[in-house]
Amino acid sequence: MIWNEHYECMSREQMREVQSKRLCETVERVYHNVPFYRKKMQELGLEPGDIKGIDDLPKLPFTTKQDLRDNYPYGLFAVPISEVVRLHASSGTTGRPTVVGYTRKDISTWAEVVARSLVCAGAKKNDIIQVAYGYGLFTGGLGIHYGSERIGATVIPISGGNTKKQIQLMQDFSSTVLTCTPSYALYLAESIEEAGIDPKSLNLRIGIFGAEPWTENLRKNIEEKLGIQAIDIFGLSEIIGPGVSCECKFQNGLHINEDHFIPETIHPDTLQPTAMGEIGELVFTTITKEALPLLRYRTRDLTRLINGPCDCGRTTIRMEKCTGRTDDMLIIRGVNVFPSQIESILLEIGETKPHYLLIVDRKNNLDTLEVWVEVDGEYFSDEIRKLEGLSRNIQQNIESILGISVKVKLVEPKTIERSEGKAVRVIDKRKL
Ligand code: DLL
Repeated sequence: MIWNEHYECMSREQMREVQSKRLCETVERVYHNVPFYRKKMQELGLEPGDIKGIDDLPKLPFTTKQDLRDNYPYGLFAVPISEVVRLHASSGTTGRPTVVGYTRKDISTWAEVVARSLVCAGAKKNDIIQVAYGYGLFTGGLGIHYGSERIGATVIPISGGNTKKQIQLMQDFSSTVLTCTPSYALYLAESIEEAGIDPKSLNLRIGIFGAEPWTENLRKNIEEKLGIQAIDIFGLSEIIGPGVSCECKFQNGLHINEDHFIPETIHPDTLQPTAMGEIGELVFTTITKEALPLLRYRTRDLTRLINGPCDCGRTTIRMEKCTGRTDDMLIIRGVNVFPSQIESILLEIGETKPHYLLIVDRKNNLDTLEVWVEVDGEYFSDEIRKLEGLSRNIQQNIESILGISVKVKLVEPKTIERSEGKAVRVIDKRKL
């Protein structure tokens, strides 16, 4: 089944027409309503009339996460805050989150693109969808929730965590679709196994997993353990949240909701567009969003675009599964973490040396973060209490600012290897 056949199956020619018209409207709107874009366009000697269609897209300026941060919190909004009915946020390098806003119409657009994604993944009206993505500022929970309601499915808004209860409700409520991060799916699968529950006794059919990179191996593993088809869903808060793209049952690339988000890939250094099928940094231009329209937003995700027919009948451009990024952002249990955030917390506390190392691992299928940091030699000759106090202080600060649990290890000076080139701040032991 296809949720919106008109848009998901139109000819390339028709799609270009839709995109061109919506792009021109968006450019006109941001030029007049967002001083940031007016200035950027003026610097490039561009007026809205210079953009006549999709072929002019490369003339437009890029937008980065830094631009959102510099204009924190509402500076890039194209509507007065009174028109904004919802805010979401994701974490950023400075400790300040990236704030995104939605008008009433944006919320409806979001439900539409998530509805398409869920149906693309194989979900239907008579499904019982367990939403184990986090509810809150993170877009995962509420995004999937609204899309599930839009298709008329039964939603279980359990949010993330609470594994025992997840399994109990899965049994009692006969969930047919599980939605969560792939790492949590694996954790759930292992917990089901450990509890001696036969996955065949559950009613699960499909898993819709995303919000972090995951490999084909992990997919196979989850599919075997749970006896389901595991589908990849992609999105980012800045563009809308989940629902930017999603795989169909043929699992050969994620169908992009192109009539809302125009994809491009660019060379991350030259910023020149790369050809269809060539790997590059994924860039999106939103062409229907009201509150936070973004021109050529650089996602930092690396992938390639695929054009051509898919056996499911959709004609939309697909993107290959994303596994890499161009920056140093880590995704730990679905939370975006930049090493510089931890650095600034350590520097703020001030009692340690500026030598630190982040060790990311995956234990029992859950991401773990350990922070090693050097302290003065005296600490080790003082009472142990002082060392423990500092370690606790760092741990609490990181946990409250980043919202993820962390283990802190204070080490003696010169324990952490110095580097002669770029510092190696992160050891990521997770195998992706
Ligand atoms: O993770 C939105 C989302 C929620 C997508 C639920 C899918 C399901 P952010 O927190 O802003 O938004 O993080 C966006 O996460 O730029 C990618 O680096 C990464 N990411 C998201 N989905 C995938 C995926 C949500 N399927 C950032 N594969 C993005 C690989 C993904 N990476």
